[in-house]
Amino acid sequence: MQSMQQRLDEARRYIPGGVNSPVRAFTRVGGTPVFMQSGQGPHLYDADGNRYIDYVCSWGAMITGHADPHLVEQIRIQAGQGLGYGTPTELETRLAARVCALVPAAEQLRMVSSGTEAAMTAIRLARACTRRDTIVKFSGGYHGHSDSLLVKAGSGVATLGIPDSPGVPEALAALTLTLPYNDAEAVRQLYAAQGEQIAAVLVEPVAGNMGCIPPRPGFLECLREQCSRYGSLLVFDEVMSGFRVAPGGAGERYGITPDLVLLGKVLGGGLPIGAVAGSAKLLEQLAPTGPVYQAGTLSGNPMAMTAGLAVLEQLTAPGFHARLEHYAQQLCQELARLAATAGIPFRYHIVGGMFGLFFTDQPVTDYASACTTDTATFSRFFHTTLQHGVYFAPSPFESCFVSSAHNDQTLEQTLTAASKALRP
Ligand code: KE4
Repeated sequence: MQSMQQRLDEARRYIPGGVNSPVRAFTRVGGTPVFMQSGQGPHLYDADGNRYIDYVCSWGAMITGHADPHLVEQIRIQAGQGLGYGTPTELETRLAARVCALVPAAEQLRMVSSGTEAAMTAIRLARACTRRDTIVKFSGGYHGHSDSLLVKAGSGVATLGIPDSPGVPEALAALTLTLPYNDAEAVRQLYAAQGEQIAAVLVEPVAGNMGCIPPRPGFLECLREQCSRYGSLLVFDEVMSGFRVAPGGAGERYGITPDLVLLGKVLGGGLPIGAVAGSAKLLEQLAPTGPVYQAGTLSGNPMAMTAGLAVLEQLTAPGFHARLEHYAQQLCQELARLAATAGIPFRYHIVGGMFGLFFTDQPVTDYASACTTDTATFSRFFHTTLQHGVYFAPSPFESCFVSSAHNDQTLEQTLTAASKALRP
């Protein structure tokens, strides 16, 4: 039997870093990534048969747990009818109608195959509709890996963006301005100076890529007000928070309706998916009804549509999100008690079925404060709990996720593992 390191070495022969997405490489926590082989409910099983309680949930997608019987059965039936046709199907209409009934901003939507594609499409649509080129994002916000969004703040918050990856043209990066998350005053100042040039603001209404950080009261309201005043589009990136912090996402939870909303992950039940939703007026600017081109071979494929319908059926059940949040509350409150007893600075944030763990005694409200947390202690916590059968997100700058398959037994087992990690 191969060791995990041997599996990684073999993978590295054919795949850069041995992974098809960098966060899986354990770069932030060190050590050798675990090759998983199966999942059932709240558990993952690695290639050696070891069981883990999973709080990554395929980065939030598996909100009803792994191999959910209803979802698997629906996909099995669909697979027997073919995996993809490259034609319109009633499945796409049904899922689009379901999303439009749930998500406040959604009057129409276009399906794509990833969150990256959804963000790319939203930026092109916003630039076309406003005839402006500048976009705004927030430090620590992640919206996929398209060139315009792999950009970091220039010397000052209102100065031109600079590439955050080789291969991103400086001329393109310059069109993306970056502000501190949760800083309404910085938003107001930027808009006062350049509001008429801004096509769109992209924001994770619940930040999930700098740990889990909720919006400060008034922050989303400020974005809505400034975008309305200056004619920019407000784009909520709910690829992670969508269907997870409430059935209608953060838009429902905080009562703010953006102009466009990006969706993914949960929407596909673990299969490749993304979507951009908004008013019919905006969405009908997309080809073939409008001039803004966008396309995708596997967009709206029948397998992902079937999975999405099966998941939305379950997560709209009464009390579904309350149970996820209650589990997260019980878990994080106990983790905080263990950390306090051990004299370890610790804080947490919970929004619906997602949570973030921070080893610090300071408030964490944006990327800069998230960067001051004790990442070495996080790594020790991650590896100790991993050794005791619990799989938290392998980075202090990611969020953790609860599924409806997590239960009292997984809670107890998680806390037992954590008690071995949170010691003086
Ligand atoms: P994808 O292109 O990876 O499907 O979605 C990009 C994306 C867009 N918007 C938000 C808010 C996201 O969180 C993501 C992707 N999330 C990461 C986890 N931080 C996916 C994990 C990975 O990159 O492998």
